[in-house]
Amino acid sequence: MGLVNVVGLPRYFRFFAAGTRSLAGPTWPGLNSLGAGKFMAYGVSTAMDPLCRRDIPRYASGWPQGALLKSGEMSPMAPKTTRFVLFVAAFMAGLATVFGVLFVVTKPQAGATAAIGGPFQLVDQNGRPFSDTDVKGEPFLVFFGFTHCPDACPTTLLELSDVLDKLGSDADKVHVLFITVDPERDNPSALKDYLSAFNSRLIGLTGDLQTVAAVARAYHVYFQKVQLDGGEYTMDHSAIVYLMNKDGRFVAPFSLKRSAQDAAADLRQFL
Ligand SMILES: [Cu+2]
Repeated sequence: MGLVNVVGLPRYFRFFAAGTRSLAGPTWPGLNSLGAGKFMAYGVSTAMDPLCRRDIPRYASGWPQGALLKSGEMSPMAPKTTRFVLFVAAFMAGLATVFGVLFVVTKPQAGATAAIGGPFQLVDQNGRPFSDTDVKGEPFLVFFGFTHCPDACPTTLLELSDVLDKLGSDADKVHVLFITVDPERDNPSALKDYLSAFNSRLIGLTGDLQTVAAVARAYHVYFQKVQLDGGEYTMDHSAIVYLMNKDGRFVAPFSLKRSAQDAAADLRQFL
């Protein structure tokens, strides 16, 4: 009886595909630690929806196909199909358990945000040492990127420049740090050249690879060198702007998906 095989099996696959997609949850680059618990909880709950309420009942109501089986001989496909359902169900239950455990383990605790950021000692675009003590007592934004970036970095730096413009004289009381994840190419003078296209208050920071990597780690920033054809390379990196308060503690990702005016008003609250 080929009907169960032909009609039924693609349905499991559809269900299975939908389930895994939901489990993966929304992707936000670099968010593996930043509020990951929240997103995992979201991933699990959306995955459970199709599992518990929608797909299974819909599948069950499709069982009249089983009636066809009853009228004929036993299909050799039926036990196999059942085993497949059980296997998928067990697999989904396993995934849900794993994500549930991860959620408990990574659930943000009160004060856990302090784990983002910390002391650093880098060099600015003028070749002068620049450390966390230089931003002490004032809120600051931190963004990691690199000067050869084709899109995310220039866009973000333009938006941050607009925010600084909108801050007016208050721009003196905040710092916007652009920390390179490509210190191999981004020495102070490369940073200086690059930043000349943006608001002059932007502070470009670099250091040796080890130092930069340690700062990136402290901010839970992902970056990775990617080789291109012809010996060139580019950098993969997370593109979150971190809002840090005047105590140097992480507040939240700073959204640029709003007008520069609104973003500036938001930033003013932390002065
Ligand atoms: Cu970039």
